[in-house]
Amino acid sequence: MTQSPCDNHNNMDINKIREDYPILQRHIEGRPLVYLDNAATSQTPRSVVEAIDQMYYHYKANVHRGVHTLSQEATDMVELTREKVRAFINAGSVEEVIFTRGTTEGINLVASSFGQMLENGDEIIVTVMEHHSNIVPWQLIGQRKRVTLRVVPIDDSGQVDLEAYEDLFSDNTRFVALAHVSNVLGTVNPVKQMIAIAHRHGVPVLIDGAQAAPHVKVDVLDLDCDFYAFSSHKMYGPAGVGILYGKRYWLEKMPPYQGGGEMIGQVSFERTTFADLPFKFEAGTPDFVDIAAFGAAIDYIQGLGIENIAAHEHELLRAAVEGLNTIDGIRFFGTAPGKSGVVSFLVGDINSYDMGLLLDKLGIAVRTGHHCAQPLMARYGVTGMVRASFAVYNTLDEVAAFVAATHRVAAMLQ
Ligand code: C6P
Repeated sequence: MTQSPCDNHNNMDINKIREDYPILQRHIEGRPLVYLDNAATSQTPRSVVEAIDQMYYHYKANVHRGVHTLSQEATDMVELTREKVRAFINAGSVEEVIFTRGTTEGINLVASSFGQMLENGDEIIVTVMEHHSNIVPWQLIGQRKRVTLRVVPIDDSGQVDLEAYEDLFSDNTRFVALAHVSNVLGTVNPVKQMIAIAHRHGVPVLIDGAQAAPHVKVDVLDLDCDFYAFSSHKMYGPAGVGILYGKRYWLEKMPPYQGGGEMIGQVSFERTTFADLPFKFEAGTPDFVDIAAFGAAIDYIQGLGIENIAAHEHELLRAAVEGLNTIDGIRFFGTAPGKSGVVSFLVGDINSYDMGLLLDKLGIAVRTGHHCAQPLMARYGVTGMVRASFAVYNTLDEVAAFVAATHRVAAMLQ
């Protein structure tokens, strides 16, 4: 792929960056792969894969359990990642950074644990744009207790209605759970403002940061969120690792999520005491290899600069929308100002799967269907959408190829 002037943001050389991703050299159906499914999972650069190799070849040992050198070294690497995460999100202390398997597990941890402190009749506020990961865990509490979800509406551009949000608070509101960035619409929600509103009502807030952490500077102290969950695999890191940030106040108050090794203080058959934070919430052997490698992914993002990554992705988004806009019958979902690098659309009554399958034949990988956000699909009166989502290694040439392919497929299927 050639490089356009705009593929060079603040000295980021995108072609050089691409060399770190062998997968981007693949061909699909005889055409160069154009990978635009980054909101589902991003690709992984050599530095991260090498960090995994290093762990397996030289440092593999269980962590926090051994006095021997290997165990100490592996433990140091895991704890180094915890400190890197702390700095990345500007958390006050490493005790507030919990390793999970991903955003989903982080939200389930809070729903399950905080959920034990809820009573019949309590209410939880979510938005209509939430991923199923930030809906279903809250509904599962409802199987044990009569807890109701109250839903913040959005306008057609995909922005939350802040007045309606504030109106949803009642004496029964106990929790707010919000996406920072929508995985479908790309809307960057005014979470700082929404957290402040919730706190005025004395209600804690969890932010689902799965789609924000790879693209937006996250500062949990500035946001003043009570919990913040995200996944490594969308941040150029390995799969199977996630982070849950929680304010110490809540983490100390909440009961453990799972029981097992390393989360205990003292165990007898009569009674168990629990370990200090963060280990109270980290039962069992963690995915220490991938946690160590996630540290390399954070270094990678910090090295490029998240603002540079975002600027480049915004440029790709602008080009994509401009190019797609001339397709007859195209309908975009999510047009909020300042949205992140995600474009979701439908053309006429073409089924999103049909379009995705034909785009794949042309080498273009996009996501189709409901994007794990069925209530949002219902809000727009559709069952699915086509979604292209960008990462730092995508180029304007790739966007041009995607736009041309979509024009072609639309003409074939209309
Ligand atoms: N969204 C997408 O294609 P996990 O699977 O735990 O890493 O992340 C879940 C999740 C939670 N919240 C949001 C806003 C998300 O976008 C996701 C994952 C992917 O949109 C896969 S469904």
